[in-house]
Amino acid sequence: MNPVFDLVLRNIGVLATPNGKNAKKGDAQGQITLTENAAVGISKGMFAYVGEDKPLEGERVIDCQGRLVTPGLVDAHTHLVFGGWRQKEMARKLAGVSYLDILKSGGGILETVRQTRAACEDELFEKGMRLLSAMLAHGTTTAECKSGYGLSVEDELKQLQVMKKLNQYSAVDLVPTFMGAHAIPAEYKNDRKAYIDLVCEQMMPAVIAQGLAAFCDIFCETAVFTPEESRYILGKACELKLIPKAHVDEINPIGGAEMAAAVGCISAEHLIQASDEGIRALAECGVIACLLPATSFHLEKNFARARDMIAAQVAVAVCTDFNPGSSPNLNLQFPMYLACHRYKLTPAEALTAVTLNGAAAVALSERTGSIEEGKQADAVIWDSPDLDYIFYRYGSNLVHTVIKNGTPLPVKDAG
Ligand code: IZC
Ligand code: ZN
Repeated sequence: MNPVFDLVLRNIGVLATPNGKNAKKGDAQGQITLTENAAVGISKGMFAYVGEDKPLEGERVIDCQGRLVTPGLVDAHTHLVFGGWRQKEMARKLAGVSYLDILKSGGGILETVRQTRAACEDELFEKGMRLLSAMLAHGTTTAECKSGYGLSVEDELKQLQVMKKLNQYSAVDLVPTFMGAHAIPAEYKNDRKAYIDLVCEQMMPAVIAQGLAAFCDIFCETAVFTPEESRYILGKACELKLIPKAHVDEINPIGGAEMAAAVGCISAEHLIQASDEGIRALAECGVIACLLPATSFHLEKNFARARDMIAAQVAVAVCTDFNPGSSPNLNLQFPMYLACHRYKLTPAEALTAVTLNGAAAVALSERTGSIEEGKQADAVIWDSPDLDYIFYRYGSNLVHTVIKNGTPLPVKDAG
């Protein structure tokens, strides 16, 4: 007789997971299930048994030896397909030149645009595969990825084509987002309106015609796109049935959160300078806050008011923002640490932020983000005896084994 399960995890010390198919807000964000001495049975890439430890028959059985098991991590905000890096801008950063001043002088995002345009699809694909396998080794089983380093029809499509191929070849599920409105490219410096028209009239229809993205994001910031321009561009995106997202109130408080709520964004990103009114508007419209503490850390900025957001009934997700400028770190365990120690989230709230709420921010919470029967079998076995430990031992990769769609992928350098 065939074993009942393809894969069984026995002797789990603690199984920690949020529950359900929707983002969690308010007190519910911290209400997770903790099961001691648990077991999990997986069939056809899905969780089929989740509960107390007992002898389950499996094609393959892993003895977790008392370790912690959580859902696979969902990194709902990255810019992981890009050419080059920006370490050459570090000297200016260390001398006190700001992120926006580097951008205004033609560097920053525009430097990465030059390097991404110069790279061919194969180069971007191979680099993307290396980065994704590193992310997977750190526990990320689903990642969002934004375009926005092409800023021409051809180069935006090139970036999105690379993402499509990465999604096919990498074990990580990759969710592409169109972000043609990431910056005004140098050749349109004196004609913003023409660039905005290019984004709306040519890029968006081409992205949709080729089925390359379901989401549309924008960088709403001083000297980038104004709230009015952002509202116009995201309004066009909505007409074309792209789901809106927006980078708002990262550096300057310009009413970005209010704009994101008015447009009906699924998520608003950064929110470091979001106003009280903006936070209320996000709560009212059910917008998920994708907070990026590693960016605050790297840019030496304030940390978003995550506790106020949870108190205001905003669902909080925490992501890496992995990109070559403001957040060159792809390991979600570092933002998890910062979520507890800077935002003052509890480990339970922070776990929900990097699993179920991250999944909801990319419209995948029906499928992933928790360990429950019927969900995709994405999980992490941690070299950790309990949940607190993984929010405390920063600096080491604490992943022991990643399970993706029911397949175990051991990680060598856990310690
Ligand atoms: O390359 O600097 N904030 N976009 C908005 C970024 C950071 C990415 C970058
Ligand atoms: Zn970003």
